[in-house]
Amino acid sequence: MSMLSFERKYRVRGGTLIGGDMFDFWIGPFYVGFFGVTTAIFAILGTALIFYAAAIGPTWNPWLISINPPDVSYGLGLAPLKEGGFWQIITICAIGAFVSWALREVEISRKLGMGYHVPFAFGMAILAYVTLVVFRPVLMGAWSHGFPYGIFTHLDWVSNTGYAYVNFHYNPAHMIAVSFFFTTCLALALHGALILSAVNPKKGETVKTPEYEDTFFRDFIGYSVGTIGIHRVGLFLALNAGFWSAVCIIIAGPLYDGSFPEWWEWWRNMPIWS
Ligand code: UQ2
Repeated sequence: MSMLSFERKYRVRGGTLIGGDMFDFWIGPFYVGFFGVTTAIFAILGTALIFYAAAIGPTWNPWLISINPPDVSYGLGLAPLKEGGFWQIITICAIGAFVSWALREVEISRKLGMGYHVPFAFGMAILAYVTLVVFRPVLMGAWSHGFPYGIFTHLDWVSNTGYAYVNFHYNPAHMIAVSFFFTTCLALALHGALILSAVNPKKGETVKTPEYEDTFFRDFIGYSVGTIGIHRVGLFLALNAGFWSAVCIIIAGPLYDGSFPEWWEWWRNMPIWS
């Protein structure tokens, strides 16, 4: 089926969550919807504020521009614009744009009668971001714990936050998250390579069927997870990478403020070792 005739089939009315028919239209290839409008508003406003805050800052060097959260003395209150207020409004715009984008995915899924797997997956990335700039700062009692919006300054924040717990790599949830990130790479590399090996043959050779893909892995490791299975595994791995990232930064501070190397003493001190 050509793309254009398929588009005519799926460009149907309905499936909207808010706004009924009012925003139920397309601009060129793009579905708009109520959340397309709110995405645009939040994204344009947030970007404009980033440029404005940068303009009144000390540098136009893109590496060094930084829009910083308020000082700890402001606690969970609102700060003046130049004292972290820009960071607070930009954070609201970012969350507004990300959540709008996810809800636009939901509306498109509903229109097509599909599952909500895509918005759910994006939701995990949103959760990880909101955990850093809202949940953890709220649990710590000050917006100052959010990370600064700058290329090098956010790296400094990661380094400083890591050293505040002596060695962040000993954070058990961080270990789990990193392992999921690596395993996600392994799974996608295997999957991408396997698909290309089967369906992108040399000129004059035929495309191979999924049986070949299964057989490759049965020959290789005695097991094939299957063509749907690999996508379940991939989604599982990627969602867990985001989820455990959120867990690892929530436990660092709100639930535990010691050193992570020392946290493992309970293990080293278990009576069975002696
Ligand atoms: C597979 C299969 C695919 C795949 C891949 C596998 C035909 C096209 C990559 C192999 C994957 C396995 C054995 C699981 C890997 C698990 C982890 C945790 C990395 O069997 O079915 O479909 O793409």
